[in-house]
Amino acid sequence: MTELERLQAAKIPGKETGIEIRHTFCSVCEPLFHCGIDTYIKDGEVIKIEGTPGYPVNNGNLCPKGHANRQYIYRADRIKTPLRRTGPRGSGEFEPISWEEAYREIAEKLNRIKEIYGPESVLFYSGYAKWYRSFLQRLAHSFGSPNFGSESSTCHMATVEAWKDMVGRFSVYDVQNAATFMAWAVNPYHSKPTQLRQLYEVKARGQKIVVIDPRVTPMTEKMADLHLRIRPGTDGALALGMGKLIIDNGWVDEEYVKNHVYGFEEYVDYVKQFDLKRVCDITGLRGEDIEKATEWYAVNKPSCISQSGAPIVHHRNGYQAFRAINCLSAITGNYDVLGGNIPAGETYSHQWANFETREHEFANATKPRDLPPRIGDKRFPLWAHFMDEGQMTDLTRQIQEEVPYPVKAVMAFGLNHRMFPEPHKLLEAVDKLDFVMSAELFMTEMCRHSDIVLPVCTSFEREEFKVYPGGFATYIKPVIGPLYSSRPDSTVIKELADALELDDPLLRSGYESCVRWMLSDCKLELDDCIREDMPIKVPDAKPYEPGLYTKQGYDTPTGKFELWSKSIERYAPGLNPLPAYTPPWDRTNEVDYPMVLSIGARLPFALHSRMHDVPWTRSLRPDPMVDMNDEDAEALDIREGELVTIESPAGAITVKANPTARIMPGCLQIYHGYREADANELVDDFHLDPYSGYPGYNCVRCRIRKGGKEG
Ligand SMILES: Nc1nc2c(c(=O)[nH]1)N[C@H]1C(S)=C(S)[C@@H](COP(=O)(O)OP(=O)(O)OC[C@H]3O[C@@H](n4cnc5c(=O)[nH]c(N)nc54)[C@H](O)[C@@H]3O)O[C@H]1N2
Ligand SMILES: Nc1nc2c(c(=O)[nH]1)N[C@H]1C(S)=C(S)[C@@H](COP(=O)(O)OP(=O)(O)OC[C@H]3O[C@@H](n4cnc5c(=O)[nH]c(N)nc54)[C@H](O)[C@@H]3O)O[C@H]1N2
Ligand SMILES: [Mo]
Repeated sequence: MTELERLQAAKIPGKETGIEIRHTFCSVCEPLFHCGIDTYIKDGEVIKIEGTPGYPVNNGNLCPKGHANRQYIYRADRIKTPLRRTGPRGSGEFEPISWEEAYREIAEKLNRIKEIYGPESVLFYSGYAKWYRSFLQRLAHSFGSPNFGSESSTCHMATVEAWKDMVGRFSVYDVQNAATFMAWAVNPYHSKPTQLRQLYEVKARGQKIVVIDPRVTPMTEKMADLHLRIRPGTDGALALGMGKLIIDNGWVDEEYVKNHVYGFEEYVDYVKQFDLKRVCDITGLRGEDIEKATEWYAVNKPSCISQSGAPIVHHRNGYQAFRAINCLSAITGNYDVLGGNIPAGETYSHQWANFETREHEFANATKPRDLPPRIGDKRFPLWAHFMDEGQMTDLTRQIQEEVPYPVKAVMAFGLNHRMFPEPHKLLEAVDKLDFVMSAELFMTEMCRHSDIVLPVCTSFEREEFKVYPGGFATYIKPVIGPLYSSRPDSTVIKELADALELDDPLLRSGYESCVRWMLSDCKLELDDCIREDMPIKVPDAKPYEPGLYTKQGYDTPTGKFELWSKSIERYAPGLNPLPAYTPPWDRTNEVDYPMVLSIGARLPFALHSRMHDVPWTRSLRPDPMVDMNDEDAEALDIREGELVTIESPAGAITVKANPTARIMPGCLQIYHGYREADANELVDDFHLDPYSGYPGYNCVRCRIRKGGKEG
């Protein structure tokens, strides 16, 4: 080997090797974790990836998903060219067409549908990616449709809704300054690894950490001073029981309650029924553990409670449970104080970074007046009142029933039907549509059911403006050219607006100029961002000063922290204004379906469906499996790796058994995202939470038996 060959084999950057390092970020996860990536490029190809040292969120570290980016962006099933369907829906028979042809056909189809059924019959949908959402929403509005919807119909937004309902603003937790941290249903070791450094720091300073989780996880093992191993879906009862203990022990912050809380008397009256014995019966917890956790939370202050966007609200009683948990921060005066739960505004692209942009205004500026209700508005009136987008868990029903009006076309940017309850029903509904477009990275099942498929780029191949907590902003540039003939979503949206000849000059002026418009009230110069390779500090950004919002009065009908919701009373009269507890399942099923299935927890090397077709990450858990309690397995004579069938009233799947002490007796856990045996088929319409429309993925009554045919 020559010296040069050695350098090249070791991928050493430099003139002689022709290897260059360029900066981008990983966009596999949610915006908060778009970790900085050093890409090693040779001859226009990414040959190696490392974390970027000094980058705000990850400072040089990457998780297994980040490290697998090279395999992700070069996946063999990347869509190479615009396609037109030639065979039946689902057959995968397509012919390549030019971008111009694709746009012409889309415009023709959409305009015809608009003429016959009205613009509201076209839905504009976005999957997990969030960076182009305000553009897509504006496209929908400029087209005349109220129907923008996204994966947020199942993620995070129910927590935003609940906070808005209670205090008028989404809120986060100030774990850095807390003395007690209630890690309520969270396992950052798998879902938020970039937050772990901070957790280790606060733990080292002696912070008390309570973890509330039915499973044994790295979080319960490594961080918890106390682990409340609760039965799934019973968190509301625990929170109400804690509320009663706080009142009985005189730990209420009287001053805060007097001045800033609405509905306290009704709350006191309601929680009387949640005495310790009853709460223990419902939750399966020990009284002394509940008492200890409550005392730490209410006395060892300030205390904060973590706010995951998934496990608590993924129950049909989840919205109310989430509200019941938030009540604790009101009655103990732990809201809007240093180290408590504090209000947070959205800055850009579903991310708060302590400065303001005009993104929201941008998305809504072309919204026509007097629009018909959005998909889901009638069925989920509380969601409709608080949220800026339709509730997509009602999409299947509306396509099938055409009530209150027909939906005839879907413009899908990354729609994965498998993330919704009973995915086959959504796919069947989609097959009934007059027109389906998919803009995607990969040839997914949904693409195969689309009429036109458009190839889009990964973050390695495009530009994007992005903000980070702490007041950072960056503008990434492509580190390689677009693969095949793919284009960025932002370009596709602009070009669709052109093809549809929409009266929206700003949207049609292109991505960068729209971002400039959104930043026009802010001291940040986009050119500074574009010039720099790394995130820069935004001059306007300043950390929130706890207490400010309370002084100003909350943005709720009463101006107070509402334990009794005036909004529920007014906008959703059939629902309970108090954070009432109801069981998470249909009790009549307990005999036939004795087990409780959770389909939800996160795998450290998977992100929903996205890493399942990437060889490195897939190899870490190749088969769909059900985690079950080892003693339950023994009682049923089920051994590791054996096939078992899990049945719910909605359907059945067969997977391999994985007996483990990490799962509670009576409980099962399956990771979602495996299409070979899709556990979401076991979740039916019954599981939708009437307050938010969120699916109850985490509590499905089922039974398990040995045997069955895989799938
Ligand atoms: N059982 C169960 N189901 C769940 C959950 C659960 O916990 N349990 N969690 C819910 C939650 S919290 C979430 S967030 C959702 C996630 O649901 P989805 O957002 O549907 O998740 P993905 O499977 O990643 O699908 C996103 C699609 O977008 C494509 N994509 C990725 N990047 C881009 C891009 O830049 N542009 C375009 N046009 N497409 C792109 C991907 O290839 C993929 O096909 O799932 C929900 N479903
Ligand atoms: N690696 C990886 N990271 C991710 C994702 C991913 O797919 N993969 N997805 C991202 C997304 S979209 C989201 S929304 C977040 C979610 O982030 P997290 O909320 O942290 O995710 P989960 O692992 O679903 O849930 C955390 C814990 O809640 C517990 N839990 C389940 N049901 C209940 C219950 O009824 N009560 C209580 N108290 N606990 C319960 C589970 O056992 C689990 O250990 O993660 C994000 N990060
Ligand atoms: Mo999510």
